[in-house]
Amino acid sequence: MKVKRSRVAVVGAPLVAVMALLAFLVPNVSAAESSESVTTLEIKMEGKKMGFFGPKTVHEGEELRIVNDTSPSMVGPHTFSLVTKSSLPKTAKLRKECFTPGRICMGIAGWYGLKGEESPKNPLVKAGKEGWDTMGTTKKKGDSYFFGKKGESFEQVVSAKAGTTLYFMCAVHAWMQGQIKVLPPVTQ
Ligand SMILES: [Cu+2]
Repeated sequence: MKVKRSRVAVVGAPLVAVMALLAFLVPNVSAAESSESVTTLEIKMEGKKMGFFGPKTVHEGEELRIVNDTSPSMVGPHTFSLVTKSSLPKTAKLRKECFTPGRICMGIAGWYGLKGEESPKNPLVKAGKEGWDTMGTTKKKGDSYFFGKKGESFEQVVSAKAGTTLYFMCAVHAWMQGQIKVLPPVTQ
């Protein structure tokens, strides 16, 4: 009898603790889920190819995160810069000469207020609405983030309207280019 009662007491106590823990955790779980909609693009090497890797779609209103998995001491810094489709340097010649006056890499440096290949003081260039929405040109600012450290990540909301395709490139490595299609917002 005595033994049984003490066992009940032992089993009972953790159960109360678990209930209390659940009551504490449950409201936070739903909050965490709603901010969980983050799409991540990685800057990394795959084999010998360095580039942006990740999904080809993102939802309007979702967070788009870019993570730099490469080492700046090995490959230099990167930018994730939204540029118009026609601004992407498509030929090897254009990519090679990208950092010359009138070309898009130099243009992106200009968005940062730079005249050459220095590092910007502020890594973020904001254009248009808050978040990722504006693709720039050699003359017009677009949204951009400069990655100067390994493991660095940056995220902000996708404020471009559904149906838009966002084109992007790295101003340091002109062959690093990509695109992501904006889908309608996720309804809950
Ligand atoms: Cu790069």
